[in-house]
Amino acid sequence: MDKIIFSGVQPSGTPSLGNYLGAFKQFPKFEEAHKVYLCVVDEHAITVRQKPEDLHHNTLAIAAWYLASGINPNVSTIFIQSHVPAHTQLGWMLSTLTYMGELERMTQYKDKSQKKAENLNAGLFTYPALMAADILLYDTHAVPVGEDQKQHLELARNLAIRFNNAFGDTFVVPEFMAPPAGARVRDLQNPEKKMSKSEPGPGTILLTDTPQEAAKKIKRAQTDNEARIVYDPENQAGISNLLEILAACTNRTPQQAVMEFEGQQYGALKAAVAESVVFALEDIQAKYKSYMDDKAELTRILREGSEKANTHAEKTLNRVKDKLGFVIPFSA
Ligand code: AQP
Repeated sequence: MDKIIFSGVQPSGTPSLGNYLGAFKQFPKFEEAHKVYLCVVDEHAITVRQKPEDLHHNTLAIAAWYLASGINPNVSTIFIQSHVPAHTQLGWMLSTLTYMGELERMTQYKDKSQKKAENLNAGLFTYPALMAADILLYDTHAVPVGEDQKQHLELARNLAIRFNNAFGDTFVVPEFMAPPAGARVRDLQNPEKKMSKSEPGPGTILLTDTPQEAAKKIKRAQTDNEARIVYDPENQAGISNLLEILAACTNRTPQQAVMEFEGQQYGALKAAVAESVVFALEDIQAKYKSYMDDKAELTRILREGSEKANTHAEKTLNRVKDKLGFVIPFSA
């Protein structure tokens, strides 16, 4: 059987370069040897208040970015989370196996709850149980995500093991899969924090930025006074972030990318980063536009995707219900 890959992106804003390098760019290469499920996780996005018209646009846009990144919809399954009811159903079941202490330890919850104190809702707290359901429904073997999602994936693994131990073998236990570079792209103005789509600022490159805007943000990126180009994220976070971006755009490791800059100044590194980012953006932006301009084709792809996803997810959900002792719905 083909190994199964699952990943999701929230329609909580315009995706950033971090989302592209840490997630979107990774997916097409799996198509050859794996079965790939890619989800637009709209139910996660509403854990932070969204304007309905923005959520609607961003949901279709994330699907278009998946396609623009090179995913072939005839091979892979692209779908919207809320089109597959099994996600929230399994999410509920898994939440009954999740300890409060586990959820309280989640750094993303701690961060977001500090920033969003006015809308500190229960969904933001229980989000990782729903994310575990997203993954486990598809018998997923590996989840390619950025570093920020590693802790949530660890919980998904623990829940799969806990359920299997309590009720018998049911779930595949998924593995975390980090990209070789770009697993944690940092904000260009504040390299202590990750580049984030829901809080865009002068240090965030958005996938819709023009080449000029992206190049300007890179030119103004925060560096340091060391005057040496080395890959040392602890002590030279800004420079290391630029190397990380360059490496991810050019399919190398940061250690390989740094070699071409021996004895050079920061300006040379910034120019190379800008060139590689602009090259990547120009390519995917043209494809993104063609999908957004053809909504009939986009919705056809998403409808077919949800049919395939529902078929797989329903099977897993019935397996879980049976193990829990639920009465499986009677067929006519
Ligand atoms: N800065 C980043 N570097 C590398 N990968 C990243 N990802 C997010 N930020 C970076 C990866 O992108 C995928 C989709 O992320 P998400 O939509 O679940 O959102 P998130 O992880 O919560 O990060 P964002 O984009 O900053 O969204 P908001 O601002 O809404 O929280 C995941 O694979 C993630 O690892």
